[in-house]
Amino acid sequence: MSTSSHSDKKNVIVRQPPRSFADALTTSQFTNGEKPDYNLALKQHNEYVETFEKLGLNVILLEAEEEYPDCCFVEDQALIVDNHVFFPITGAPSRMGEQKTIIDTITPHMKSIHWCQEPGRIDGGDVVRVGDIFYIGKSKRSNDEGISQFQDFLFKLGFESYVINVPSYSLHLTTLCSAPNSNILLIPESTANDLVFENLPNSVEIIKIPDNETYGCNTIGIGNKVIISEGYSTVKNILSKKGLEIIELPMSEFRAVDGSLTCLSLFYQ
Ligand code: CIR
Repeated sequence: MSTSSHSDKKNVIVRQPPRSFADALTTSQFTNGEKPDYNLALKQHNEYVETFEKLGLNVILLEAEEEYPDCCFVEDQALIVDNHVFFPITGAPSRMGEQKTIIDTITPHMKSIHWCQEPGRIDGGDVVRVGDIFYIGKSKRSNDEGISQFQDFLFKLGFESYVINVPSYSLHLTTLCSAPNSNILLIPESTANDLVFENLPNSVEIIKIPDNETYGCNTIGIGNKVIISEGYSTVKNILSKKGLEIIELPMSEFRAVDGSLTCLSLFYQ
């Protein structure tokens, strides 16, 4: 889940990529199908973890699970909203077993625990929170039943939510957009007509980013700082002009398998 600000969060769960990482699922949206390099992925992941440590977060680093090549993408396995958790059933059958360790790690810290029921499917990567409004992507991974169960969970917590159709070339809603703070939403130019953010407050500015920087639209805002992927100069310039302090991280190996910045972490208070 991409959230407009993590400044109230103290804890972040991450998991190292496994040696089997080259076998992670991919649509090749961002590459020509080349496989990621495990050693480079590990180095990039270490930088990601160090960044959170420098920002003063308590990092819970889970061990890689070799039988799950995609296990570092922890975002998909839990939807945490103000320390209430909804455990989704992920839309990727090969990834279902990854959830057990996530459940064991998160559950003791939550105020309430909710479970997606069959035939619901939803991936954490399909949820974008902008202020107190949630946008949920209907995608290859998230179906009507899963989305509506998550919407019930949000409704009981007092939050509004809306569904957005994710274009078929993209894996998740967070593959295309994020809100680095409660006043900014980054989206690729060509999706401007397709991604309809119903009831978005007037205070939120939608910033259209050139399509060749689509991958750069996924960011993590933490207070006045924003983590962005290295190599996206338009995103960098726009966000620094908005007064945000930029932290750039190399993400090439995760991008090769459709993983963006938000996919690698799960925050809680
Ligand atoms: C997958 O296809 O499931 C992984 N290779 C990438 C998951 C990215 N996760 C995310 O966007 N939340």
